[in-house]
Amino acid sequence: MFSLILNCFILLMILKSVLNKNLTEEIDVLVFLPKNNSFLFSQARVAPAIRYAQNALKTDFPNFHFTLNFADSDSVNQAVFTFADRSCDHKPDLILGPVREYEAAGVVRLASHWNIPVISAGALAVAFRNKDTEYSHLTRIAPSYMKMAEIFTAMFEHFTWRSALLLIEDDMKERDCYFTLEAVFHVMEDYTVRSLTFSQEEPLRGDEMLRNIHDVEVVIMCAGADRIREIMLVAHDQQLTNGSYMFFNVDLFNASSYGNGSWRRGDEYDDNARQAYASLNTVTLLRTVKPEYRNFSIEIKTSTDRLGLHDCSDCGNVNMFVEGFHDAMLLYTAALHEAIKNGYNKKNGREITSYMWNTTFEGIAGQVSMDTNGDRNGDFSLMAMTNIEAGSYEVVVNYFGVNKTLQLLSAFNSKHFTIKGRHEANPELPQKSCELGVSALTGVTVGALLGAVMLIAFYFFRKNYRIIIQRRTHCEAPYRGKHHQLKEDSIKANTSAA
Ligand SMILES: *[C@@H]1O[C@H](CO)[C@@H](O)[C@H](O)[C@H]1NC(C)=O
Ligand SMILES: *[C@@H]1O[C@H](CO)[C@@H](O)[C@H](O)[C@H]1NC(C)=O
Ligand SMILES: *[C@@H]1O[C@H](CO)[C@@H](O)[C@H](O)[C@H]1NC(C)=O
Ligand SMILES: *[C@@H]1O[C@H](CO)[C@@H](O)[C@H](O)[C@H]1NC(C)=O
Ligand SMILES: *[C@@H]1O[C@H](CO)[C@@H](O)[C@H](O)[C@H]1NC(C)=O
Ligand SMILES: *[C@@H]1O[C@H](CO)[C@@H](O)[C@H](O)[C@H]1NC(C)=O
Ligand SMILES: *[C@@H]1O[C@H](CO)[C@@H](O)[C@H](O)[C@H]1NC(C)=O
Ligand SMILES: CC(=O)N[C@H]1CO[C@H](CO)[C@@H](O)[C@@H]1O
Repeated sequence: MFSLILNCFILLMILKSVLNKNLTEEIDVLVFLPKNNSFLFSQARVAPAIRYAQNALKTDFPNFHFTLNFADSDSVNQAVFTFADRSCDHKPDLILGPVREYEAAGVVRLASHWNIPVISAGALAVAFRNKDTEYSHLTRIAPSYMKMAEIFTAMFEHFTWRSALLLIEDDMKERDCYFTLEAVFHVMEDYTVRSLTFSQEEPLRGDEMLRNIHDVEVVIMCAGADRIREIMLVAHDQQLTNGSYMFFNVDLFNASSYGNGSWRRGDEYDDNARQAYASLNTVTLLRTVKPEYRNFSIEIKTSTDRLGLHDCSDCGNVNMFVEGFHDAMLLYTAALHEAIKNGYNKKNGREITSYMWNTTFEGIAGQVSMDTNGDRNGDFSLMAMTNIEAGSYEVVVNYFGVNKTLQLLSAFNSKHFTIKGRHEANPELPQKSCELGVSALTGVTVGALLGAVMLIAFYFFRKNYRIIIQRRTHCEAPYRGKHHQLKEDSIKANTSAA
């Protein structure tokens, strides 16, 4: 009896070792990141995070052996060419990156064609949500610009704002600001949204800007820190910061350019800038901290410090790209494990990708939730100046992408978010006629007041209603046109990369 059990035990051990042996997977990872350290997602900054994840995964998945190959992605075509060259005799099993839209477009298309999963903490532009065809194997581990734009629709709904002007500084190279606010334009279809683009080099076109601000309620900006200050100073000078307008800027990546001291330059305008910034609110990523994160962030900081990369003043936090590529390794490994359990292998890119979508897992900084389209749900924070004398900022609102809810924090002051004196429609500006504004309201009110005289009321309402319909259809064309143009440009921009 005893020997039977012993035999069984030995047999089990042998079986287990055979199984283990055959489960060993060699995984070739090709990482596309720029060498140039002026990018927050350069190889030197991100590599330690990927290695950190690789080490951590050894405990739970001892059979997975990752080989990391770093490829340069400093120029647009180089990434695709490198990818093609390296794949001639042996295709990689996983691609991490590229971050920048133009390189990502080419690489992701080719990878999708070759059935190789791609995970990027970049490729944030609207065009990449198109997963049905060309970007089918792309999983976005950092919240895309579309996810960011949701905080604006949530706020517009909550505070009942109706119109916005987008001020976009376009550098015509990375075009980060263009892609950022393009997403806001897409998501805010139900509101009156107009955009004004200016290049980085040209001086501020103050008059044109003010003319466009005049009849909107909310100004949403994406530009360099100095340009933002310049705009706010002009707005302040014109008394637009008196509570009649809301100002927002979007800065997701560079923590040293917003918050406390962002208005200060040590020049004679500091005092005005501080007052102007009292009406400037910044949308940024929500930061969560958990114990494991501290170790991670210390380790990353040590290795970047060793390389002499001191990039921000409060480097306690690692940036979104570094964090994202770390989590990409966790997500891929869990998906590969799942795929193998279900009888697939590492070459089944399509299946592995599908295991990465519509899931939730514990990332290094907190819970990561992937939507059904393989894009991460994003959590964002809104910072506002809470002490005008000191000019200091606090987070006043959080937005959670998973349940699409706004969370008003204790520092939130509803007066700060109430627009004083709604603006009248200005008939001279053509875009204004798009709005379902005063006429509709009058129609309904008149109808209600003259309840007894139903016929007249009905007449009024119908008349107004008809006018609105006509106006809307009349102005639908140019609006759609602009929308279309933005979208086309984004796709064209991506096409030009391939
Ligand atoms: C790195 O990128 C910056 C910003 O794009 C650029 O000014 C600089 O010339 C680049 N450096 C190298 C070595 O290519
Ligand atoms: C704020 O300034 C604008 C522009 O000068 C003006 O139209 C508006 O009435 C002012 N609002 C308040 C509340 O003072
Ligand atoms: C971040 O912002 C600061 C302050 O505006 C600026 O000096 C720095 O160059 C920015 N860093 C990057 C990587 O954009
Ligand atoms: C962080 O690192 C320290 C020392 O390396 C270790 O003792 C501790 O358990 C780690 N904490 C976590 C949460 O991983
Ligand atoms: C996503 O996952 C949930 C449960 O995990 C499931 O009920 C749902 O059908 C999935 N959605 C899609 C589109 O696969
Ligand atoms: C900004 O200043 C306020 C008040 O001095 C302080 O409470 C807050 O922690 C500061 N924020 C940062 C990010 O330093
Ligand atoms: C939404 O999700 C966040 C984060 O998971 C949670 O803290 C919050 O309570 C949720 N809100 C609602 C209304 O469910
Ligand atoms: C059943 C099976 O796939 N067995 C393989 C286990 O791994 C060894 C070498 O690693 C192969 O020779 C076997 O064919």
